[in-house]
Amino acid sequence: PEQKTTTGTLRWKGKGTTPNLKEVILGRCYNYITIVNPELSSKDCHNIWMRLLSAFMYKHPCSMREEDYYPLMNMARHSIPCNKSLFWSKTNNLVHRYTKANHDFITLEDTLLGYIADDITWCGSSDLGINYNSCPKRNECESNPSSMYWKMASKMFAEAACGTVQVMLNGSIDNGAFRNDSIFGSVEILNLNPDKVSAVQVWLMHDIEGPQRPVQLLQCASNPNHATCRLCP
Ligand code: C8R
Repeated sequence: PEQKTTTGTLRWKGKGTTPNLKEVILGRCYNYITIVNPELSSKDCHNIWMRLLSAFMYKHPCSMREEDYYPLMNMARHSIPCNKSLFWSKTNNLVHRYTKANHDFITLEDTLLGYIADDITWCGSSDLGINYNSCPKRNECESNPSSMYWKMASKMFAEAACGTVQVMLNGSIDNGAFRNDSIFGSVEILNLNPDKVSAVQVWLMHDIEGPQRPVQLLQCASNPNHATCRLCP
C-alpha cells in the first residue's frame, strides 16, 4: 500500500503528524500536571515527550510494537480512584460533553496519557524521522502509532479500574451497541480485573431522533438486569 511522493515520504490515507507536535505535547502535559491535576506535578513532561518521540521516530509507521511504548506508559501512568472510571464506545462526542459538564467520572482523556494524545496524530518515516504529510489509517495497517497507543493506553486504563465502572454505549448504530472489534469490546472489557471491579453499569444512549422508547429506558435504568434490557442476550 505504500507509494513514494516527490519528497520521498510515504503517502498514506490519514492526516499527517500534527504540526508543532513537540510544543502541543509539552504544553498539554504541563497544563495537565500544573492545572488539571496538580497531584501529578512531579511528572517529568520533558522526558514523557522524549519517550513518545523515540517510540515512533525513524520507524516505519506500520511496524509499531507494544514494547515501543513501554517506557512512555510506565513514566506517564497514574492511579484512578475507585468507582470513577467511565468507558465508552461510539459515543466520543457525547461522553466528553458529559464529562466536561459533570466531574463525577473519569474517561481516558482525563488521564495524562489520554489528555496529551486526544485528537492528534503522529507517525514516523524511515528516512525523514517524522512524517508530517500523511499517516496510515487503521484500515491501511493495524500497528500504526496512534492505534497502538490507544490500544495500550486503554488496556492500562482498564487494568487500573476498581469498584463499579461505567460505560456509555451507542444504542443507535446499526451493528449493535457492543462490538467485539472496538477497543472497548476487544481490549478494555477483557482487561478489567474481576478481583477489583465489582460491577459494570451500562449507559445505553440513543440518538435524540432515534427510536422513541423513553418509558422502556426508564424501566431499564431501574431494572438493568431484566432480559429486555440486556445488550447481549
Ligand atoms: N479510547 C479509545 N480510542 C480513543 C480514545 C480512547 O479514550 N480517545 C480517542 N480519541 N480515541 P470508538 P472504541 C480514538 O470506535 O474503539 C478508549 C482512537 O483513534 O468510538 O470502543 C476509551 O477508554 C480510536 O481508534 O470506540 C474508551 O472506553 C477511536 O477514537 C474506548 O477506548 C475509537 O473510537 C473507546 O474505544
